Amino acid sequence: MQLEVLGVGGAGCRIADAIRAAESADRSFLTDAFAFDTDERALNGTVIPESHRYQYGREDGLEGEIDRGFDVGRERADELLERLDRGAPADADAFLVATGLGGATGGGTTPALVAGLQRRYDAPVYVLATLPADREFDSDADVARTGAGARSRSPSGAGSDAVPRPNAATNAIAAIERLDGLASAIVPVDNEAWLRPGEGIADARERCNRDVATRVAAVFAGGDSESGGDGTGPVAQNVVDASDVDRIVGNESAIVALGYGDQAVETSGSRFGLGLVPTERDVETSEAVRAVETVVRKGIRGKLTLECDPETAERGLLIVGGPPAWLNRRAIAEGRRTLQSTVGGSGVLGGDAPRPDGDAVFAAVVLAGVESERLEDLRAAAERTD
Ligand SMILES: Nc1nc2c(ncn2[C@@H]2O[C@H](COP(=O)(O)OP(=O)(O)O)[C@@H](O)[C@H]2O)c(=O)[nH]1
Ligand SMILES: [Mg+2]
Repeated sequence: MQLEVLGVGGAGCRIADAIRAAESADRSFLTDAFAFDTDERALNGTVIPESHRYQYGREDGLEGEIDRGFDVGRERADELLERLDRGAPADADAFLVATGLGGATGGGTTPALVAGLQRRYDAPVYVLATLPADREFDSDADVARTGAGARSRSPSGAGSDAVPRPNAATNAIAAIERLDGLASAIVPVDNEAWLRPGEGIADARERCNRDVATRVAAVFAGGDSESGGDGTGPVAQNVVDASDVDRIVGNESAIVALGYGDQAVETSGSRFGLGLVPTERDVETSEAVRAVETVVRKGIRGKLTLECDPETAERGLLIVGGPPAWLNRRAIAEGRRTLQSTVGGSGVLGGDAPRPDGDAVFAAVVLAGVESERLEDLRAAAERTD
């Protein structure tokens, strides 16, 4: 499927960057990627082409105040939406607005931007939003100032990350509440769960953004064979398309968690012959079955973008990918049954994603309609600071 990515604010633009990087390493699944920020320095730190970057408003006028962010968002959303015409937004099967909640720019602009996208286009509008880590609220802790050494390294655009954010929980909850009913679905990425002990956002963000981008690419690049280059590659037996994703995540602002698991596999020789030699290397069936089982288990039970009990999900999607010879049909069907018994409903879809050049078997899992204590914790933290 074709996804249009809009990054807003510091985190959002960096995540949009990472998604673009994941695309070039894999296959084409993006119509365009745009970067919108009030902070020109941060914006210039992205690798999104200048034609698709846009500075608006004045960050130093926001001072981390989300209500001022909402005002700026309302005032400027149309202007941002007009920038999309530099690309091909009408070709998108879905929009993904990437944003970091906790500051004022991303969280402030995203609701108005999402509302505008919903008005202008028929395609669903998903929001991928980071949730702030607890250590950011603590104005005394040194680590809140981005962690060991981050300040002195100060990569471009890190300036505004180097301050504690006492309002982060309040800002994040205010933005989530506005998005409820506007976004087709919300994919929170909980920084708390992704930071290691003692680490600050600036230390971890590159790793975290890359991991998030891998999940996004695995879900949205799916098994789409049309976007897979010259069209001579193997075709997925069961293609996951935009309408499958749409059916699983819904259009009622469901909270969605993404899981992922992979395992490197032996592929020596599979690159020779450029498709003339069958990619069916001799892979032991039992070995292939085990690899699929392993990645499916990791995808469901491993770390999720938002910590939650997978059993609370209402619907689920499973994509298993990798070199074709490793994609054991029986094991993939079994993986789908495992997901089905986990979410306990009938709303489970699955597909495969052949990657002739891949060197790993992977599973991407979408859990839609999950319940998460983390959001409750942030709500409680927001009430304490109000
Ligand atoms: N995962 C991730 N989170 C980030 C990154 N940068 C900032 N954050 C988080 O996003 C929140 C908002 O930061 P930022 O995007 O810089 O604020 P804004 O520019 O005002 O929207 C912070 O409180 C952090 O929790 C990043 O690159 N990756
Ligand atoms: Mg910023």
